[in-house]
Amino acid sequence: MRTLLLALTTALGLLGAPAWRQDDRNAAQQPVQPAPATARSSAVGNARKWWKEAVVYQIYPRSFKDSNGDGVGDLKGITSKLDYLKSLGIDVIWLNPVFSSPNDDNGYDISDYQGIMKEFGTMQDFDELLKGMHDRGLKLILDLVVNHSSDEHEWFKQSRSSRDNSYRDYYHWWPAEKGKPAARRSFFDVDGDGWELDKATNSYYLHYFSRKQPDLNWESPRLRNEVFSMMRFWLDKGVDGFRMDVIPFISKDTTFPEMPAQYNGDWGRFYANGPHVHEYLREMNAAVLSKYDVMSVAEGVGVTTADALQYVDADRRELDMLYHFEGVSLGYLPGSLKVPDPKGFSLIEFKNIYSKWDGVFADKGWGTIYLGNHDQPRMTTRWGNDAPQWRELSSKMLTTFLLTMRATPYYYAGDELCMTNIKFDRIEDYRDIESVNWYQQVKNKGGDLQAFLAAQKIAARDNGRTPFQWDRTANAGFTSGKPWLKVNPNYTTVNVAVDDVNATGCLNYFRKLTQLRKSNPVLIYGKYVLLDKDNPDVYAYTRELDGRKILVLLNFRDKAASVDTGLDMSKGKILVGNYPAPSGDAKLRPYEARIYEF
Ligand code: TEU
Ligand code: CA
Repeated sequence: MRTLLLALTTALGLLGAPAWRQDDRNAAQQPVQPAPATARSSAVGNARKWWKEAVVYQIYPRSFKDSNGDGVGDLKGITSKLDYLKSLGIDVIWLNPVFSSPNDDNGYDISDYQGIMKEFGTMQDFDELLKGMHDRGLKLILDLVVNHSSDEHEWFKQSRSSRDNSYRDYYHWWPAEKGKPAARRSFFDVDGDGWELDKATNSYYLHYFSRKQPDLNWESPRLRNEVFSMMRFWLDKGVDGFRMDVIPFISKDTTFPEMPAQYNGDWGRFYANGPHVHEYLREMNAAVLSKYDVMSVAEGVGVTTADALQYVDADRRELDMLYHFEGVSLGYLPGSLKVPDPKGFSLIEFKNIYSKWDGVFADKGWGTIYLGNHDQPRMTTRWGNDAPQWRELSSKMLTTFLLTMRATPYYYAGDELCMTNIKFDRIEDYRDIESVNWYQQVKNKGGDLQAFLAAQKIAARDNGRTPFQWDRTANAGFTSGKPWLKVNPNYTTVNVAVDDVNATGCLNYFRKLTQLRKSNPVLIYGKYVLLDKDNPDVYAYTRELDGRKILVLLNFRDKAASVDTGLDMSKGKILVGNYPAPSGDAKLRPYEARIYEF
């Protein structure tokens, strides 16, 4: 198996490394920033903000709840579950794109930024959803996807129609008579080529993602103003902010030079480093964000600890938060199409990454923490253990981590049920353009398709996109029709109906943890200190604020493990544990999580 995987990696290496893989290699060379000795809560840059105190819950609308039996989740479906959402103790809901789209990439290819996707409902449905959330004290953030649009957007239809169309400069065009431009990598294209020749005007257009996702040209002031007024349209409706899709990629050197050697084949890092990205973000902040009490969070692809503060230092007036890829990239073989390292991941490296990122925001900016989202496999499978005897314990242990770090947690719908990867055997079961096109790439290169499919069982995005599991009726109560993506067969036991009435289940554990965080500012603002850092099995840290001290112990292994906190453990009082009877034993049981007050 191991040789198979290694052979696959080597074969796939030829195709170029995906962006998110190499980020951590570069970032790993950055020095670890020391934590300051002073209490952080008093630092000016760390002023209290509602979005620092929030727990964000992410909903993939296509997979949450179908209201009309067409097999696709929709807005009315979400509205029908608002009381459930409120019961979780979360504060902010991030919805993946809900805008008009031909769905080449499930809504990340937008054809009308001010229209609602037909499958998801109408603008009236949207308004009702927003009102229902606000009535319950929940905030809503939308996905801003403005590095690219759909090729079916009116702007692109105009732009491609002739070289002198007034929308021509909304996209990046390269006249074919100049020859082929320097290589740009497409993450989703079957042949990996980010330039597509468009016959109508004999020109290439740029697409970092699929051919149906042409990159917008932010050099155009008119385009920027269109984006800003579109943002105002949603904010004026009352939405509470944006998650910004690949926002570090929006600025390009439009002379399109060869990729400079310094990037060493790392496309994500190169794309994130456009010459005007910070100018554009400051302009966006001045024109839009600063006028509203809203939050903004960048999908920080290609952003390292060295440049993170340039995006989120409040004094720079750009964005509030970003989420990095260093953590979620750990444990994949470098330069591979997300092939898991047969050795697993090193917990010591894991701890180093999250500690290093905590240090970045010691005095300025603010961090985020996540282990799952719509681009990731289920956290329980990837970072815990989805075997039946460990599924709940390991997943609750990870939830403990997410809810006790000094960063805003971004929690992915379904993780509160300890959902797991579906692990499809056949490519025909996948719907995601990434898996489907990578499979074709491997096939075209004569690569090892079985090894690719084996790797996808761990890493594929569709593992995190299977329908939400409401109850044990057909299709987990997600739809009365045929679901767009198969339901995980474990829904008969893993579902809300079962978990809601189980005091010691996953769901009520998550609820307990959101309450704990909310009622203990030390868990939000308190200083983070890593303990026993060379312990290969246990993640241990303290959080301290205004004389209060919390200790968190997390055993990442399926066997008992000991920890040396250097604290007098007899003084600690256990607040929460993921075992039915938390014990104060020196040894942690498999996947045990304990939170102590000192
Ligand atoms: O993801 C950006 C990105 O870099 C992705 O390639 C991501 O890293 C990949 O899914 C990991 O396998 C954003 C969105 O979150 C993603 O869903 C979209 O497909 C992509 O942008 C294009 O809009
Ligand atoms: Ca539907």
